[in-house]
Amino acid sequence: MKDFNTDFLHAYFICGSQDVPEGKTLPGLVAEALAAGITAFQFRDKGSNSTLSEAERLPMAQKLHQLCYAYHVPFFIDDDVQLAQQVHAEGVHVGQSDEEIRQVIKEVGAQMIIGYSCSNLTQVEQANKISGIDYYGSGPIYATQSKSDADPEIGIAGLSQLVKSTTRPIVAIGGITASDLSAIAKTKAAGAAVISLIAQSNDIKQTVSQMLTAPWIKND
Ligand code: TZP
Ligand code: MG
Repeated sequence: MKDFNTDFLHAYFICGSQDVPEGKTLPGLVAEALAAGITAFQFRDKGSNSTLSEAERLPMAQKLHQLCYAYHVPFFIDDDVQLAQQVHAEGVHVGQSDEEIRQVIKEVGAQMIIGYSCSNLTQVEQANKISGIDYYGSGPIYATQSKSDADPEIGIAGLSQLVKSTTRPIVAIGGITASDLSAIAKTKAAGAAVISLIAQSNDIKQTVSQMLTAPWIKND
């Protein structure tokens, strides 16, 4: 595994144009989240509710990367290695049904942090055999409104089982609210990744503070 501190997984914000509430813009929302102290950002623009055209996606990714860069926050692209290369993203996140993980590692594993979605024990055990993955995204912990094709909920017990089945850091995802953070941290997950908790927050500063101050334990 690349040698980096996994603290960047503590308060991981994921957002695309489809997740932005009325009256806000994506760059405005990301800027607010960065000012509040998020530790990672993933640009995940997909689905029928995306408001960006193909042509708009690259300049938007560049703009969001610049914002993250100014805060020294790693910038990830979901499921698009080419776009990640074009904007020199710090990382790329790949799902089970996305571009073959081994191919992604071959293409960009030397330069980028590689995240991989693993929702169950079989997927984690398979992924453990592949070298070059830096963290797993696991869930959904609870029901989510933000992903229409989400896998079944795994709950805190399911998360705990996955954390125990790997030496790699796991960031929990899916339906996470502020009151879940301490139970998630107790599983020794490395952090929480959220869309709506931040995107729909009335007080982003407070929400991110809650994420940062959860009792995260190093998974080593
Ligand atoms: N992968 C599994 S659940 C999910 C993704 C991208 C959506 C998480 O969004 P929210 O709003 O934090 O439930
Ligand atoms: Mg994906």
